[in-house]
Formats: sequence, C-alpha cells, structure tokens
Amino acid sequence: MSETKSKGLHRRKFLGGMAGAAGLAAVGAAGATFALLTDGNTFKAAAADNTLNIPDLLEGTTADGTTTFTLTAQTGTSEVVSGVTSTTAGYNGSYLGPTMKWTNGSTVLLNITNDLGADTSVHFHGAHIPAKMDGGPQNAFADGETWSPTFEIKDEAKTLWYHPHALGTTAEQVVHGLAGLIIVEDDSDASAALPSEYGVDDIPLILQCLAADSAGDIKYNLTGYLSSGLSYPVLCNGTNVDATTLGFTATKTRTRFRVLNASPSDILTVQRSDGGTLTQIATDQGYLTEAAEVTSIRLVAGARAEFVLDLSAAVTLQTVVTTGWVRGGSGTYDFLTVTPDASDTPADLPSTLNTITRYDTTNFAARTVTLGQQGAAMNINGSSGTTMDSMATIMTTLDAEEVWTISNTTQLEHSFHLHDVPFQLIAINGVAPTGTDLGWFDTYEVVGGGSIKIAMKFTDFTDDTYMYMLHCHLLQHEDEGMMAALMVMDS
Ligand SMILES: [Cu+2]
Repeated sequence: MSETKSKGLHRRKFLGGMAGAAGLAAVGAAGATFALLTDGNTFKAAAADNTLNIPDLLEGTTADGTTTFTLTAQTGTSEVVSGVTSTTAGYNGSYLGPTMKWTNGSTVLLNITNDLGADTSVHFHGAHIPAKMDGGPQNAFADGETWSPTFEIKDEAKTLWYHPHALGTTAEQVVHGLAGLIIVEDDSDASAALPSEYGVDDIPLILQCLAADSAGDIKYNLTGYLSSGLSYPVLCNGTNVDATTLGFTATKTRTRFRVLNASPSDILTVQRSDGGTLTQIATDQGYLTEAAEVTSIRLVAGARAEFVLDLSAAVTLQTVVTTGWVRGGSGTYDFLTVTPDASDTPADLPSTLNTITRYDTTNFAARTVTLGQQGAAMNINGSSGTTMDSMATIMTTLDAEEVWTISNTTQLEHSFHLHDVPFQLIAINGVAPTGTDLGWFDTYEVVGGGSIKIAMKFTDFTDDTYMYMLHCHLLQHEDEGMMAALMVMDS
C-alpha cells in the first residue's frame, strides 16, 4: 500500500469518527482492519510483562543556539479498553506523544505537522511564551499544514504538557490521545540535587480516566457520555490499568515522578497503597519552597505535580478517581508498583528547593471572573466562548499586577486554567492557603458554588492581535464555552 493511499484512508477514518459515533464504533469493532490501514501505527502500550511504558524522549537538533523539535499529529489505534482496538491519535505515534526537554534560557523551534484530517492547534500548557506562540484557538492550522512556533524558554524547572486547543474540538482530540509532557530543566541547585535521568530515576506518569463503549469508541461530549454501555478506563502512560498493576524497577534509591492528570474531566488523587507518604517537590509551576511529606496529591484535569520516593522496599502507587463531570470514573486503581534494585545512598534533599516570594496584593488591581452556565452552555462573565467573537475578553497591560476572584456560580466542579503567567493562591473558598497550596499554579480546582482568589503579574509579552486563554480545563466545559480571552497590551 502506498504511503499516500494509507494516509488518505486513515484520515477519512478520523473524520468519520468526528462526524458521529457510528463511524468510530464500526472501526473499533473491526479493529484489525484499521490496524492494517495504519500499517504498524498501533500503540504498544506496555511490554508483555506489564512493565511501565515510558514515552520516548524527543531528540531535538541544536544549531545556532536553537533546538528544533519535529512533531506530527497523526491517527492510529490503541488498546484503551482491554482487548478492544480503539481509533486513537498521537504525536509521532498512535497514542500520546514523546516527552520534550526544554532548557531555561535556550530557544526552541517546533515544526508541527497536522496529519489528523481536521484542524488542530498545539498549546504549551503552563509555558510563559508570547501569545502568538501559545497554541490557542487563533493558532489553529489545517490538515496537511505545518506550524512552526519558536520562542525562548523563560520558565524555570517544571513539568508542562502539550495538547490541542482549537475551538470546539479540544476534548475530542485530547481524549483520543493527543497529549505529551514537557520537562523544563534549569541550572538551579534544586535541579542539580534532584533525580533527572529520564526513564531511569525521573519518571513521567500521564494518568487519564476516559469514557469508552464496548466497541472502544472513546467519548468526548455530552451525547457520548450519556450513551449506554460505557466504561471508564484508567490509563497510565497509555496502558489500561483497570485490572493491571504495571511494574517499574528503580535502579536508584531515589526516584522522581512527574504526574499529569490528562483526563478530560475526572479528578485523580495519587497516593500509596500502604498509606505512606510521598515527598512532594513541585506543583504545576515548579518547585515548592521545601519538600513536603503528603499522603495524597489531588489533581484536577490539566494539573501536574512532582514527588520523589526514597525506596527501601516496593511501593505501589494508586489513583482514586472522582467524577468531575456528568458521568465518569470512580474507584481506586493500583497502577504502578515500584520495586527497588539499588544500593546507592542518596544525599538528603536540599532543605530549600525554591524561593517563593508571596505577593503582597494590597495594591493589586482586583477583577472578578465568573464561571457560569445557562443550560448546557457554559460561560465566563456571561459570555459563552465557543467562538472568538462570542468570548469575553479581559484586557490588561504589561507588568499589571492583579488579584482575581474566580467565582463559580454553578453547582458543577471546574478546573480553572490561566495561560501566560503562573499564579499564587490567595484564598480557597475564603480560606488562606497552606502547605503545597503555597506553590505556583496554572490550573486549580473551583468546587461547585465555591471560589478561589489568585494573584499574578503579566510580565514580558504583549500582543494586540493574539490572545491568551483562560478557561475551565474540564475539556467538555471548555468546548461548551467556559473560555475567555486575555489580551496583554503595552502599558
Ligand atoms: Cu468546568
């Protein structure tokens, strides 16, 4: 089969899936046929012995101070529900994408080709970069096109991720597998002291709870979630862990884990099966001031955290799934057993990992962002942001310091995400934050009827054409209009 013909066929399949559930269900039921069409493009989620799949590290090429990465968003198949072949999508593969490493102070160029058969965009979630490079809806590009953003890495060490962000199709594209991690490295003392050998003692954990029918058709909207016969598979790095505990052998006593909740809507809490503690070192936006012993880490959709384990015996990690939307997963899943095979003795963790100067918000400009709903239509400040014209726009200026009250007037759970700059929590439902909530965030839970107060400073970038987004990271809510634009202008 020629490359061209193969491409055409799998494009048509993905478009068929977008047009309605019937197309995808048929593909799922006849998975073998689709696997032939995609010619080797089937995601191998785990070895036969159920060892943890580690996403590839994407090799860049560096010339003249710029590191170039090449990504293709493409379709394929994967086993999302055990024993069933699903139509999926991924970057440079059939499901999920490779991990990128960016270095603080360097410049990156990404050549991203769209081979999905539909418009897409690629957003660098949590990165502090120009609005024109942010990958929001204004950066959507068509099938067959290549988008080539380039920017300097201003972020310090943290765990980011990349995923589609085009209007109305974000949930569909992310749940089918379009998501990957970005590790930002820097030359801080903390980074030097922490494990950083990718796949050896620095381990990515992309967790997802999806919704799929018995034919493997992955659901992404209200109609899909309300259809019958659904299951809610839980995946770790693309492998179904509903009834399987994956294994990882740690060859260093201390292992670092970077966890992403890439679910469209469900909340995932990560903990140890023995009730012991995790040593949390980072939130969404980098290191905590000092490592914190925690018994669990609660991640809303889109959120990340990092922790380390100093292992003397095997530890099993589990995730507790809580439905964030109309329907979703539930229960506790042992997803990974980490077995030590090491004899080294790591030095004590640094007593200080980071300096976080708390914002004094006395003179910050106050703003209220209201998360609302009218029937199935979601809105921000009364505007349902399903199109660029219909969404509310917040105008601010370079170096503005602001404190926002994110007020949830609905009884639904939301996951508030702000592009461009990190924020500090000032209050959560009226209560001052403590513990790991004193870190930096870009995504945070807003419970039904609740509110969070956050503070931020709009540094470095202005644009009078391209806008950042602020939205609910329950992807169905985002697609239903819970999204607004942020324009940072010259002062
Ligand atoms: Cu929401």
